[in-house]
Amino acid sequence: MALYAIGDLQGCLEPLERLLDMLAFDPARDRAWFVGDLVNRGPDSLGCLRFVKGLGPAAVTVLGNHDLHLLCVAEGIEKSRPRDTLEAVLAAPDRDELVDWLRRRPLMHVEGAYALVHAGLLPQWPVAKARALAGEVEGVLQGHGWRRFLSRLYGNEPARWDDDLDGDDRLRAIVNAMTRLRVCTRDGAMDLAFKGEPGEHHAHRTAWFDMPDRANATHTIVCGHWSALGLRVSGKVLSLDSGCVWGKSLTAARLGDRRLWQVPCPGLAGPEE
Ligand SMILES: [Mn+2]
Repeated sequence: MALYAIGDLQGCLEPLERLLDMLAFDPARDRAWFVGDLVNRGPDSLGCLRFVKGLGPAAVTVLGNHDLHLLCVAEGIEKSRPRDTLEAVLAAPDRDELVDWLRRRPLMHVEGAYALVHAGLLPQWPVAKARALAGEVEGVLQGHGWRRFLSRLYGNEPARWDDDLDGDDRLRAIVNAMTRLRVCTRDGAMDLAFKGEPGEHHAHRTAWFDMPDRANATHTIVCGHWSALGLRVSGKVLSLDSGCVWGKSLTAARLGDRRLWQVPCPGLAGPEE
């Protein structure tokens, strides 16, 4: 049995198939963690959803910002954006089943010494606390109030976590950290406008995983989302978005020995977002 973590797919099914072939991945024996953003921008979001869903218990995938966007568009809460490639999902005969499956995915997954989350964690959250906070969001997304919650999901505020936050503000802060975070201000607030490379960010901005005294450094955090950062394997972070959908590569890391595999993704290119 091997456990692999795989970077952001964003609709790139064909590179995923090549990567799994390279691994000789067998869902009866092996497991795969996906960092989220299964859909959007790439050519086959529908294929990616059906494939990962079809892996059943062999796969764990956490929700990413594009996955949440798909839920919002499918429910008529948000309009499609010009560069969205979600039409085939929205028109599919199994659309409702796929949307229902997607909204029941976790926001964070913790297992042994590893934690899987799409974007990042705030420095003041120990892993057990972050997992409990993810559970608050999952409870709402999987309950009767999920459409109402999605309608109040968007926005960059509150940027600063406070244990006393409640209601939609509390849930939005948790979702923003776990699905959109790249950098924090020196005092730990989220700067969600920044999308560039670590070296180019403002002197007063720090990558979330480089924040001092990060309370979740007890675990190796497996994540994606930051394609401009690219593949980063350091002591306690495996950041796996190597820009598949932007014509770069799709990455798998075997947890345990951290062996890496990559497949090139030529033919897919566009401005990064
Ligand atoms: Mn993302």
